[in-house]
Amino acid sequence: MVTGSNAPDVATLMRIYRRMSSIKQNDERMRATIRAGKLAIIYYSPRGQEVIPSAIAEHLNDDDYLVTIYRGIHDQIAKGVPLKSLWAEYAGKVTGTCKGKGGPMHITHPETGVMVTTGVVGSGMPIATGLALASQMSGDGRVTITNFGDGASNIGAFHESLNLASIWKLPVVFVCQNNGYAEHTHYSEGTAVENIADRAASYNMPGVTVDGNDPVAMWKAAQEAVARARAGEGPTLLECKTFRFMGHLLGDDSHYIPKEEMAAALEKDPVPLFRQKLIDDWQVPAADLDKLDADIATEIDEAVQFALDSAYPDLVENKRDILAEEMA
Ligand SMILES: Cc1ncc(C[n+]2csc(CCOP(=O)(O)OP(=O)(O)O)c2C)c(N)n1
Ligand SMILES: [Mg+2]
Repeated sequence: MVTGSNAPDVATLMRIYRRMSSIKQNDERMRATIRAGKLAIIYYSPRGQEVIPSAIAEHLNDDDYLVTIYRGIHDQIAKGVPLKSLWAEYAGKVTGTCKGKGGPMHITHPETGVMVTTGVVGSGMPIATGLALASQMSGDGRVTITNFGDGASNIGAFHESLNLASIWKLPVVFVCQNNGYAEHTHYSEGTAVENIADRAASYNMPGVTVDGNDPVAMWKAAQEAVARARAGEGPTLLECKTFRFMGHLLGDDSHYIPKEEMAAALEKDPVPLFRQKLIDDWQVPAADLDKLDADIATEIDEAVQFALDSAYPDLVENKRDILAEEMA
């Protein structure tokens, strides 16, 4: 929900932690389920990037729009896509968000504002710009969040989208989740500027670089960007510095990442760090966090079982949801 103060209270921080824990546990379960041979999918782990959507979600309404990428399950969970239908879609089952016809890379769930998930690098931003234009024209008050990686900011569609969104003062926030790598390529080998946010100057919009692993800093930066969009003042480019712990996709051994760099990142794993901070700085009883974590684990158990028990779509689904009028 939209908030106005400039410091998050403990209830806010607990909600952020809940999302982070849910994303982390869900990711661990997803990897284990694939490795057990129960799911046959390509999987892009968001492990290490939990803070970004968990903090942004505090400033969003259910009907605000979200666009994300193949590495987007953290964004989808934080936006509120129910775990059961999310798992079912990952498993290609008829009970999934897209009746099993989208699969992991194409999660769409308009009920929670998740409008597009795409595997085509950079392609989400023009769509998000269009969604924001629709909101501006209809006056529905929605804000669009579009997530993408550091590599995607080198695609032409990024530059075209920022330009147009700025000229038209569209209610969109461009969220670059800068994890330092695009596939196996280090940031410095593919990107000419030191910070992605520097590119905002070319499009006359605020460009903000924030520690994407710091829940409070993320909460503040997102608050400003979302408020600006909602007030009709136009877009922001929000660069959130983070790291991906599991390589590009499941099975990638991250051999191209220097061992010291990976070790330093793992040392600062944002989820256990924030958990400890809640205990030390906010006097949250460890038992409360244990209970919260355990409740999430149960919710995930139920979602996995639901997905595995659900049926695959009938062949007739091949002809449904394609044209405005159903095919015979
Ligand atoms: C248009 C296009 N070009 C290339 C690819 C292959 N590809 C898939 S992911 C990826 C790297 C993108 O890196 P980044 O934007 O930093 O996102 P991250 O995976 O790090 O979250 C590439 C090149 C693609 N899917 N689409
Ligand atoms: Mg990247």
